[in-house]
Amino acid sequence: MRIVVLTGAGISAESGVPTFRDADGLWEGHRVEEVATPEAFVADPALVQSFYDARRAALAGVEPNPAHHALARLERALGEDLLLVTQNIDDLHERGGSTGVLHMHGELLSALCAGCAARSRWEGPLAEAPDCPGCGEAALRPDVVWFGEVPYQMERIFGALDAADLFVSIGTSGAVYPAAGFVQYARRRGARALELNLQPSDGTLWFNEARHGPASELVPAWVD
Ligand code: BJW
Repeated sequence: MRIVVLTGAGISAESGVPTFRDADGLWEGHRVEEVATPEAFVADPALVQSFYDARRAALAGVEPNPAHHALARLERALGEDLLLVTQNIDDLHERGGSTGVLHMHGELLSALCAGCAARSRWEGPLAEAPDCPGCGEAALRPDVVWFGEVPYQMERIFGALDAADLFVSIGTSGAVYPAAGFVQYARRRGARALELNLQPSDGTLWFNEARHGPASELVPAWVD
């Protein structure tokens, strides 16, 4: 059984990481669509950096929850037959024990050089980072995918969806493409689709089955 699991902000909510589109979704009065764009970064780089610096700092105070741990158990059971794709930029899947996580929207603990595209691990405020270790330019930005940019490793994801028997979507609103379109893509290629989310997502009707409740309960119940 080949499985593709897609996770979103809802899987980390019970760890204390705010989601984007629930009641606590605003950051200092800004919607994510206002701070997660290349245009916002050009217009006000300090504002955008502080959004990511605050989230990077908050990572130290959160822990993976039973949903992250359950997906790590699933990886140990299925090996290469599981592809875990996350839209999240936190590292809670890795800290929960998953090793093959595909971060399609990038990672908080990585900096990207806008000049030469080199990546470097970065844990502190990005404004305090030295110049790019690759080219020496002071052009580091968060290594994340903003609106209008192309998410990472799309070929690998669509390849896995082509071969999948089951697609499982966990803790995502289905509001942001291309991830929101994975369920339709997988269904057209013959996979079954299961939604595990607190409430029906925007794409809930595309799923063969939807279970609604907290990820910390639904995911272990599904895996075990
Ligand atoms: C719980 C829970 C609990 C709570 N247990 N559940 C087609 C149609 C229309 C528009 C477009 C389209 N194609 C592209 C676009 C444009 C755009 C887009 O989608 N716009 C929409 C607003 C319509 N997309 C893009 O620009 C993307 N790029 C692109 O399409 O390039 C072209 C291309 C693609 C592919 C191949 C070739 C070319 C890029 C999108 C980048 C999104 N970036 C962000 C920021 C990343 C960095 C960061 O984190 O700051 O990604 S935006 C933000 O939204 C972040 C998230 O990953 C993403 C999704 O959010 P998510 O995870 O779903 O969170 P929420 O808050 O929305 O939902 C949480 C859910 O959890 C809720 O349902 C809760 O109920 C639930 N929940 N507690 C279980 N305890």
